[in-house]
Amino acid sequence: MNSKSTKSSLIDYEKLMGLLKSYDQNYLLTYFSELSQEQKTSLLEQIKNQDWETLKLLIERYVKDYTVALDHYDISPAPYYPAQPALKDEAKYQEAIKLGKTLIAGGQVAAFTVAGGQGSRLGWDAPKGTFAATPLREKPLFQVFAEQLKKAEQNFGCALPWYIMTSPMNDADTRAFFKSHNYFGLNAKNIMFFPQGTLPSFSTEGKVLLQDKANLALSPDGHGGSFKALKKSGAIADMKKRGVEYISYFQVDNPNVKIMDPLFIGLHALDGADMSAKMLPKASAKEKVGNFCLIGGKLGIIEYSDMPSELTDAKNDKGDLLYNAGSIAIHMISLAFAESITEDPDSLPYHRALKKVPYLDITTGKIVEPKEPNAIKLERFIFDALPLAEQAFILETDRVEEFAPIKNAEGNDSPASSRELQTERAARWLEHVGYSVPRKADGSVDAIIEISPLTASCADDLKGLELPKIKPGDKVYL
Ligand code: UD2
Repeated sequence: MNSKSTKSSLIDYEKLMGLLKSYDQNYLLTYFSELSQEQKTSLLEQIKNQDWETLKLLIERYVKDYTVALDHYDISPAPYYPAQPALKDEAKYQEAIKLGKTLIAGGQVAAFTVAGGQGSRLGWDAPKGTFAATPLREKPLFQVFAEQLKKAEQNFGCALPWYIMTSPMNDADTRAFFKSHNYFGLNAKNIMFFPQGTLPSFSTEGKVLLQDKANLALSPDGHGGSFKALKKSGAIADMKKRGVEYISYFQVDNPNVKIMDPLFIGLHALDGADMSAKMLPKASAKEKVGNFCLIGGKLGIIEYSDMPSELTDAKNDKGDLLYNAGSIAIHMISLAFAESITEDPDSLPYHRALKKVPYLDITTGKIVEPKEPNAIKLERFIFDALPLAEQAFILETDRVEEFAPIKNAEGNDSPASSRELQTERAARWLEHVGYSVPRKADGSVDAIIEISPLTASCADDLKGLELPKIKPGDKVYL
């Protein structure tokens, strides 16, 4: 570090100290004099990068004084397209499938993975997309998606652009992972990585927390940060240049996602929808998925943690869950709509979560590892864009076909439950085309079966496949 940069960091220090004082956050520079020149520059940069006026508003609105006000009277169950069309809709579904295929082949659909989350529940330190997901070959999640896209490129004779949102914390590792695996056979020119934004964590009194003497405690700003990041990174401009009109959005944790689904894409286009979503009938009232509702007549999602029990547990006349439509976080988003959201940065609200965040205790200069939740994190959610859409719909899908998420280390939505669902789906595909699959007395598959996305993207792709008889306990990779 030369004397010029030392001088400029001193000027910055004076300026930023003044700024921080006006927001009552100047303690952030308490240990400044102890830092190396490099750390000083980095801390000043982190402080400079924050929009302090916005942070002040967020602290007032979400940190210090916060109540969730859900107007129950204005909430009702949301209608949806059933997985199997009613007689009157059969022709529409067929037309949608045809249109969806045309749009994919015409390069008008891009894949978009949100992979900026921290994967803390899974206890996996590396980017979640690098986690070994499949039952036999243990392919990482990113490979599963890459192979799906490769197969779709072969089937539709087109190039499919893939946008991957990372976070500043996992961006370099994600890029390195793809590079070291030679982009899993995809053309690197069609894959764009970009990091999402971050926000500091706050103490419950509204102070920005330090991670250590030289760094703010920052974390990703939620998948609702996608809109801003898509714009800022140039991804939206890149999509326009390529002629993309529709974005197929999915989370990094679900290996059974059907990224290029002609029916879903076609219905979205036929209906002129801005944003649409896939739903599953919930497995139980309290399943940890967002609840589709009409809120003031607009389609929206109320996250499981925000939905009061009297609504989650409510039953209809037949005794079924009234709010049975669960979100599996799969969306189609029209590019024009995504761009319109980026033009009004305040259009999406923030959600507040009380979390355990290690922080630097300013008085002692020591790092505290809290045993209880101590800090407020704020995140935006992608699905809060749904009520802003003029046209939006939900399409029902099948749990085994499209939802095998890996979220927790054990139990529900774990690597083990995902592997079981992947095997179950593979077995169903084989049975659909006439193969017999050994099953145990409880109906579960008595074998481990993995079908590569390069072999088949749906059951019909297996027609005509030559396969030896599968015996109980076999391990079969196709
Ligand atoms: C999400 C949905 C839930 C349901 C469920 C289905 C939310 C808030 N809830 O629950 O309603 O649909 O999925 O599986 O979305 N991510 C980022 N950046 C961030 C935060 C998250 O990219 O700042 C990504 C993350 O990498 C993952 C996805 O978003 O791919 C889901 O994040 P989550 O684990 O916070 O949401 P989850 O699983 O509780």
